[in-house]
Amino acid sequence: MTINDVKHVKLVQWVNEIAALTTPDAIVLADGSAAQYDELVNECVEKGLCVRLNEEKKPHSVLFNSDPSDVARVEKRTFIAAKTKDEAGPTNNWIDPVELKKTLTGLYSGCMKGRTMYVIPFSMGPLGSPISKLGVEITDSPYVVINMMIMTRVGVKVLDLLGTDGYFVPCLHSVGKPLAAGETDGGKWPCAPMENKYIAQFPETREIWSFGSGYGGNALLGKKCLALRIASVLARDEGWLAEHMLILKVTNPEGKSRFVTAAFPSACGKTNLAMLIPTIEGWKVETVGDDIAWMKYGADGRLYAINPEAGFFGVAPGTSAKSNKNALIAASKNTIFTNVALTADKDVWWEGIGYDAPGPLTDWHGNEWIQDKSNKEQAPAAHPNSRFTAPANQCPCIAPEWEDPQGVPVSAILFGGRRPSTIPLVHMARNWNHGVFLGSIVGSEVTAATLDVKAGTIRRDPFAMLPFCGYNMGDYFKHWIEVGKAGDADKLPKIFYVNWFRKTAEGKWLWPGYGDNSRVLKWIFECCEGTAKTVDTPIGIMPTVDAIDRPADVSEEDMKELLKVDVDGWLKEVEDIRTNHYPKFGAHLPAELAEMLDTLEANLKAA
Ligand code: GTP
Ligand code: SPV
Ligand code: MN
Repeated sequence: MTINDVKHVKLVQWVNEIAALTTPDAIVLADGSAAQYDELVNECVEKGLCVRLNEEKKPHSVLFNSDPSDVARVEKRTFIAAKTKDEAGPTNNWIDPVELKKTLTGLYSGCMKGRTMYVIPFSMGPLGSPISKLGVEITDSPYVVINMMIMTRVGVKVLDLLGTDGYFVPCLHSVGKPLAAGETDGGKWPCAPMENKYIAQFPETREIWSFGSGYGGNALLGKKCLALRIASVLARDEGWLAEHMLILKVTNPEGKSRFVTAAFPSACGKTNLAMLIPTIEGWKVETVGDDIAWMKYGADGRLYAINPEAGFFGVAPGTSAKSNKNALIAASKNTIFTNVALTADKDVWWEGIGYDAPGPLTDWHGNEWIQDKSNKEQAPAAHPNSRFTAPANQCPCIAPEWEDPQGVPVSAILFGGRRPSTIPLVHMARNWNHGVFLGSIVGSEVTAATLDVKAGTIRRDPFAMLPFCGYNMGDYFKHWIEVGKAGDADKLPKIFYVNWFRKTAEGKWLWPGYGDNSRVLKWIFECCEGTAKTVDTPIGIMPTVDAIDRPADVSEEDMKELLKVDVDGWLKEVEDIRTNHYPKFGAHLPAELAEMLDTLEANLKAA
């Protein structure tokens, strides 16, 4: 099937309009076939844009190195072009949509010269699921096409669902680097300079216009742009939730299963928790999703979650046989690597892979790199935000329900972030609104997943949605409260706040994390069953010190520290929320949350 066979009137019109504006050399339909995937990969290899990996070690896999300026999402260049600045809210960048479209139309003019324009029909969510949404991405990047083929359901089947007039979200993308006659990329990752990069969402018209970046969340428009920024607006209007959350299935030794979703900011452990191998006897964890969850009420009044994606765009560094064996296996074939290091025999390597570099490497810049363990300042061989794109069905612990069009019923929702102090290992909200409060105050040390905020500093990242909420965050808090009101209190998921990232005064991890997080999942499971050992505290419901199975390398003292209510630390937290965080939302802050803050302060002062 080619672009000329497409029968959808509006789609054909839009494609013609964009082609007239961007003037590509050719137009190709992404049909979703394995043959087309291979063809595109071959082209990229021939043009020197990627390296084919060792067929024995990483079958059917490639490595791309991006431009050094194009290694992560760029929040400063991401815009919610709502009708008014107030609708976009205090945490989003805003430009008037008419003005932004004018600027971007100028940039798109002739921008695909010398390139092929690809048209990618895709489904976020299982094909035909009542919760799924269809989109079409136009792009001039073959890297985007092959990544979208792994991350979403792409091709002719989606066109069949669209028919002649079905609704789709139009997603326009260009790397923003036209080629003059005879010019080639010369083996270099094409992108535009920072000041010309725009990742624009138009919530009123549900459109996405992305220009100048080829990287992940900036360019694979089904992911953060559609499945979070635009979907959060749809979810607000239609009464459901579009969240930056993993979905996992946890089964106890008696064989009873529950589903858990968890929102942690970028590079704060979603993929790792979703795929964890429990260190406690008889427990099992399986993966439904590792980054995005859409949750809707089912006919039985429970919240059901689907994973709108079909693959994992996971952080490579730190992924080892010890920390996340399942992710390594998922990414052992048919995988696209971006910005990791290359070994002499064309395998991949990254910091924290679990073994030393096997000889000289080619680092993510393309330069020779020789490991020097005596030099603590040595620049990493793999970029800290280097990633693997792997099909979800290759994950050994993928849950059998992962493509269930009805979704899975959610028992617990977790919030968390990287907090070296104050926030205990786990506590449970007293009720839904208290849980919304906990989501609203999530904070984390900033990671390498975003380019323009200094890594290491702590910032508030409510619901781990700071870079992904498509409207006013205060109204988003209100929406969460409304969703709770629409449900039965006894059928709503219980809400928890977890923190795997406590550190000692010497800067060592206080909690081993990874597989040992199953011990916390067990307590959460028991809370859902009503069998957990709990204690009421000023901040919420907590495990007693003996309620959580202690790993061998955690002393009772450490456990006490992990589960302590740090009254002074929390009072500082309250002060920061009161003076720096909540005032940002002005009249958009729900009264329920201001009350929760007062109650927390009063509880702490009475303690
Ligand atoms: P995005 O894909 O950016 O949304 O990130 P994510 O939340 O899926 O993060 P991921 O699971 O990839 O983890 C990012 C980093 O955190 C990796 O370097 C992990 O090794 C590290 N990490 C994950 N879980 C834990 C944990 O329990 N303890 C500690 N100390 N580090 C962890
Ligand atoms: C994140 O940054 O949260 C990611 C990677 O999951 S990206 O798709 O680039 O947004
Ligand atoms: Mn993410």
